[in-house]
Amino acid sequence: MKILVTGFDPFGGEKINPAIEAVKRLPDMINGAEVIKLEVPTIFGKSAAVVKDAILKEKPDFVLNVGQAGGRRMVTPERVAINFQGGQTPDNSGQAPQEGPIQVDGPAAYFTQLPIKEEVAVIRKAGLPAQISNTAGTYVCNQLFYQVQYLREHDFPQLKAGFIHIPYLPEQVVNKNAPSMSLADIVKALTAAIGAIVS
Ligand code: PCA
Repeated sequence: MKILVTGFDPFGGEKINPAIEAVKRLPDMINGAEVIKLEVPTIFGKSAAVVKDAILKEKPDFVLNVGQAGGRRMVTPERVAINFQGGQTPDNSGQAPQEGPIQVDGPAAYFTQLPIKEEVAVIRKAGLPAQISNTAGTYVCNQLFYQVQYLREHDFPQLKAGFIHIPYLPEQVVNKNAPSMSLADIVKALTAAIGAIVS
């Protein structure tokens, strides 16, 4: 069993992204599954191309993409990817997204194949706050989540894929009125969630 876990690089003026910091610190094996870690750029289109290359190379059983959701208090497994992109913040190539569908011939939305209820349950059991989220937004994270689902539908029907959004780190909010979670706790939560995904 193999799981590809990706984390985004810093974006939107932040110096750090908890997603890649936490992904880098995950164990190499969780519940008998090999964990492949990959940094992805916060760039529309490019992030999905990088993940597609990794899927072709590693042939994982599962893909879990992890992203920062500044302002959230909890670790939030995502239920659904929508066929829409938009937003004001330029990505790391300097482009704000063209508003509209991600795939003109794609469905309005895809549900994740990952066991999000179990993920939430094991994170809570580890003593950390978690909740299912019903929107991954319309920015690069949702686009990557949608594109992996589209790829799965067309080329990798055996793949099970999904997304987890995580809060800011404490050092990102020293001058913001926003919630945060320590890196150690985020790593603990993701490790628990991955344990549920691969078992
Ligand atoms: N979060 C952004 C993109 C990269 C990241 O970590 C998002 O939620 O779309």
